[in-house]
Amino acid sequence: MKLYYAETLNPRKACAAAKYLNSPVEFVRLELLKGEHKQPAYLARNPNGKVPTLVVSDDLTIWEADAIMAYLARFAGSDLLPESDRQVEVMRWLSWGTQHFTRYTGALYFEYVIKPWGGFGETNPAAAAEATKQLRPNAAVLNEHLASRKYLVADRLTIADFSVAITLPYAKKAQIPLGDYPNIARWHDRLNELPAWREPFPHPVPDVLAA
Ligand SMILES: N[C@@H](CCC(=O)N[C@@H](CS)C(=O)NCC(=O)O)C(=O)O
Repeated sequence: MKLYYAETLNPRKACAAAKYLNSPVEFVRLELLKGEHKQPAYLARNPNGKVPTLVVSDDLTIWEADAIMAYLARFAGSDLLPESDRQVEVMRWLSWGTQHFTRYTGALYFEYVIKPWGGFGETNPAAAAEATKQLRPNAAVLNEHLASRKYLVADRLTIADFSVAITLPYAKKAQIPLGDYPNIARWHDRLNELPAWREPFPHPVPDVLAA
């Protein structure tokens, strides 16, 4: 299997899962700023022209980081993707995370990390303020859920944790107000105990993209 990645947010999920699961993947690094993800051979695999992409075989290519994590967990027979109702709970958090949490923390990551990295213009303070405002009620929901739990689902680590927490390694740089949500911060501290979470990428990360 080949896992195409760059040292950015969504590939970070797939790389963390692959490293955690010790998946038999060959990591293939793409230079986004050189447009390597827009080349015809890559677009034939992932028509979105984005990373990550997991090429399993000639017949099976998976894009979308959450789906790649799910595939790798199934491949490993790991309860990182649990069975039965727990799996539905995982899906709930994957959906919630995308729509209600990373939507806003990701906007902050874009303003404070991706813009300087890519030379995509100055940080827009109004956009950052609006993202922070929209984030707060959702962060409160997550903070409350984690008040009495170690992890999001059934107190076991799952791909939902990797997915929902994906912006948090960048909290300081991206000015995500983690200090206002102590249960989220404690949960993320717990994830940080995992080497695969702290250092998911197989190659050194350029300072400008480092967590
Ligand atoms: N929904 C996709 C998003 C993938 C995505 O947006 N990847 C970014 C890097 S974090 C990318 O490839 N950006 C390059 C571009 O859009 O040109 C996923 O979860 O995998």
